Amino acid sequence: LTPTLRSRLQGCLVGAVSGDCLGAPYEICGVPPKDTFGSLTTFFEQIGTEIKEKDYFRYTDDTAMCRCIAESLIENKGNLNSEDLAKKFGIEYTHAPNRGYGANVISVLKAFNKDLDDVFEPARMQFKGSGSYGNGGAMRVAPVALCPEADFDKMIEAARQSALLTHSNFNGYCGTILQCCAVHLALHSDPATFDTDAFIDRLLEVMEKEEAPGSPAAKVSRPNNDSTAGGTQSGEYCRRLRLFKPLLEEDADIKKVAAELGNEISAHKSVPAAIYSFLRCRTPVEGISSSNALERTILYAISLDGDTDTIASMAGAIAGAFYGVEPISADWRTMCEGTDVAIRQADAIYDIH
Ligand code: 8NA
Ligand code: MG
Ligand code: MG
Ligand code: MG
Repeated sequence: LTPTLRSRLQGCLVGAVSGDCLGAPYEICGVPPKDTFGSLTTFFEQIGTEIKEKDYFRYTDDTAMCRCIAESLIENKGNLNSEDLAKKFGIEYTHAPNRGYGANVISVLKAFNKDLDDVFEPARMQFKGSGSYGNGGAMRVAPVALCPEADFDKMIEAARQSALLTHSNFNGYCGTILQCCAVHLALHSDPATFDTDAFIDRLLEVMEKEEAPGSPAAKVSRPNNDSTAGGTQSGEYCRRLRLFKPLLEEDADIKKVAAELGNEISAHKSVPAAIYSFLRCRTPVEGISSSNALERTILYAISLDGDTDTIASMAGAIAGAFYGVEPISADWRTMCEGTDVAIRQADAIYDIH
């Protein structure tokens, strides 16, 4: 049963919102360590039963920025317009500054409300010129992957541009490219014939090109990038993608997955973990009772702990693009703030198709 394109576009954006909303409470307090999946399983079971209050789960910066990208792409018929997107980011931040934005990106968002000759300049100034490697570019990129794009390389450039508005560090925008490609591949994979190894190999192929010395990606980076802080050509993404097959093979414990792939606020220590969550949860996971692979993916991603909302949001976007919107329960849709807008935006992207 292959979901329709419309269902997959909706699934992607609603999956992203759900991961953000359900992961956000754990970003603050952490996942209780007592048993691996137990407390989250209880939490998920309470949604719609014990927990019924509408809009109980508020979305955060992840969704706020993702919506800006979707809206800008819709208005520009699927094309990325950096000036328009910068404007939308600035307006959104002014309108709702308390969505839990990253500590440093705020100054860039404020600058977008001024007249700028070069909208990329504020991001270049971040971290003494080395740029941000936070996961803020990756967490919001899904709509770029959903737009019709005949040319895969053009989509990669659009992902890069969308990231560079706030994240000029090599790892910041390369993580955005990786997440974009993962969503794109999931959207265009047939669940009936899905091949995990081929999926990993395709992502590796893209990242080997990006992380190769002398790649266009390397040229965008500032010369004073500090490689120890995650600067140019660190190979952070290829290294982690190469761990996927052995980790899947041995069915590694979730603590080991978090330790090896990362669960942090930096892009290189969160994007691989989100993609891995999707791949691991295509089949049952010991300790997670849910037979719904999309729910399982989001639960697993939150269980990695650390930057829970963002990892779950990125994993939810990939899983939703793959499984479609049908596995996302009505309870989730009413309990998570902003799923209605996600559906509307997905439909508008469908109309571009
Ligand atoms: P950002 O650009 O402010 O980066 C986030 C953080 O990463 C920065 O505040 C720094 O601590 C660190 N960082 C990034 N680049 C460098 C560098 N070159 N050198 C040293 N440190 C660096 O914002 P963003 O949009 O990337 O942030 C996205 C994250 O912020 C998401 O997780 C989102 O949910 C939100 N958020 C996360 C937390 C959390 O504690 N995990 C809390 C609040 C908000
Ligand atoms: Mg957030
Ligand atoms: Mg947050
Ligand atoms: Mg986060």
